[in-house]
Amino acid sequence: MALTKTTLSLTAATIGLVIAAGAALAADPAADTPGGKAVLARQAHYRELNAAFRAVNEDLRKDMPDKAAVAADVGKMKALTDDLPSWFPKGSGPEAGVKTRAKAEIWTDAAGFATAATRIQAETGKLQDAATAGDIEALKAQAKTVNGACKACHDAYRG
Ligand code: ASC
Repeated sequence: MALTKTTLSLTAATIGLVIAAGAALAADPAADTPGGKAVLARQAHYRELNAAFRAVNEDLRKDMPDKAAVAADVGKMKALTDDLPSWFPKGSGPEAGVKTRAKAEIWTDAAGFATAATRIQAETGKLQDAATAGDIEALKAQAKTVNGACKACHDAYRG
């Protein structure tokens, strides 16, 4: 192979990519395991859930909340909380090797965790009922109850 300028710069670029990929893996090799991937996916889901709930709460603080926007964001919350138990496959706890606040109790007290998750799903369902009814006062009250259900689970199962 003739060592043209182009070949040399392509080779340099390839070496650069390999080094970058290697550095990413070396930074956190556990992020490439099934447990590690599940932790990262879970954190992304929780960021979505947080963003939707924050949007709902901000809207509900307005003089004239946008009911359609609230209903859309509550719909996202409902879909996410329905999936929430699946975000915790075995192996995605402290043993995953990546930074996670998920406590081992999620799996050692699986029944308790399931109850907490079911509560969040039920309370989010009631939030959706209030959104469907377009009842702002009911939404405000139920948003506080949903917040309480989130907090109860965090207190018990998040470090
Ligand atoms: C939120 C959010 C949580 C809960 C938490 C409940 O909006 O992102 O994690 O409410 O604050 O204590």
